Amino acid sequence: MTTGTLITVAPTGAESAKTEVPALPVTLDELLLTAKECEALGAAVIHVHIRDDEARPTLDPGRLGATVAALRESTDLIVQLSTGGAVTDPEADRLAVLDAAPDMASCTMGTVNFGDQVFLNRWEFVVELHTRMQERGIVPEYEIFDLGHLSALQRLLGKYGLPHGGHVHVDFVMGVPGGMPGTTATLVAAQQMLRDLPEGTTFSATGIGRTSLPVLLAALSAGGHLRVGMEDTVTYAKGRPVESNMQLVARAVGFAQLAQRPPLNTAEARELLGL
Ligand code: KMH
Ligand code: ZN
Repeated sequence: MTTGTLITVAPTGAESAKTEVPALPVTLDELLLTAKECEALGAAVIHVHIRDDEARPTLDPGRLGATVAALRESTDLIVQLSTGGAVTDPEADRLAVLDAAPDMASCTMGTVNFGDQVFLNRWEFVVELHTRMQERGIVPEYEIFDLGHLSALQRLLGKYGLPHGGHVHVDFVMGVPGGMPGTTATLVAAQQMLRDLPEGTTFSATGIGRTSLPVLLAALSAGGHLRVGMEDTVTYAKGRPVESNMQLVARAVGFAQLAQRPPLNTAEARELLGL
């Protein structure tokens, strides 16, 4: 059944440097302003990576806790912390992200080549993330960088049970060099594989870099949801840098409305995700 569109904003990520992308929100104030404006435009979920005083990616527990509290204070957005962090972050620090007690956290379903680097997600680590989230009442978003990650998710749920809230939501992260390509054909193949997951499983999709628009259009037409933001896309159109996360959210909202699948508000999003 086609519903409205869940729009997630991923405003910062761990890969772009502030010096190269000055519009990237890296301070708490910049993040809060972005969050409020994106919520007003139609985003319902914020996928959060934070930075230190030098704008480097960090998983500092104090900062993560303060960020969750400040986002809750200033917005009604569903706060999803990244447990992916940067490719250099140790597993223990990534697991400790859950101590900040977000509404949701990402859980990447396997290792993937990530450009010239490796984004390591060992099976035992994925199991630890999934089961800790179950115990603590945190809803996972399963990050799928490659089609085999969906088989891993099927295995995970079969062995360890459903996530907190009982609803399964995945995010196809497409177009990473080393992962699945950001094409309509691949999105359809990934969607077909959801048949092996619990009934009612929902998906969002995001396309990295120039795959952003094809993935957005394919996801909308396939009944999926959208993730957009400067974590994934820093070029709005050929030769035109993204000016702000709001610009990307506004474009996604416009396409969702054209598709007659308007943005879900935060209450509707909470219901969809089993929060
Ligand atoms: N920064 C990437 C290495 C996530 O947030 O869970 C991993 C990532 C996925 O962004
Ligand atoms: Zn992320």
